[in-house]
Amino acid sequence: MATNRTFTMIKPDATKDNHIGGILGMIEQGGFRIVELQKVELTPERAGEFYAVHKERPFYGDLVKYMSSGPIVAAILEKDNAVADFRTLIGATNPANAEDGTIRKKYAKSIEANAVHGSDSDENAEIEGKFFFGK
Ligand code: RTP
Ligand code: MG
Repeated sequence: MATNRTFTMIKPDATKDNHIGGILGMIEQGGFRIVELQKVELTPERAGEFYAVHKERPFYGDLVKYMSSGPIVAAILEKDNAVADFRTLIGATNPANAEDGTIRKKYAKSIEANAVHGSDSDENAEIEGKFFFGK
């Protein structure tokens, strides 16, 4: 499997609760290399643009408000099979369904405040990485 990249964010609840180090530790322990890293606060406009694919979903307004409620940590990660392996490491969207040993099992509070984002395809990983790091 070729080495490739995915994109992640540590979401506002996890950042606020001092879990940046714990989550980055799980990411490195999971075999990912942190290629780019940035702590930043999204405006509602930027959060809305990032999650534009969910514009028609009932949770979109709440999601935009939540994702712009405090600082997030954005990162580009490298590993063989990065996108799929990272989705496995973070676990299910709803922490009630997340497997033991996953980041969301350990740190997520709810289906919305679920601690981390992970890209869902190679194409989106590239788009999302560029959204923050511009290259
Ligand atoms: P993400 O994109 O953040 O990695 O999460 P995901 O693929 O597991 O889930 P997705 O369906 O893409 O949803 C994006 C984010 O929206 C929030 N959400 N809230 N209230 C709800 O029912 C609901 N459903 C989703 C979560 O923060 C989810 O991660
Ligand atoms: Mg998603």
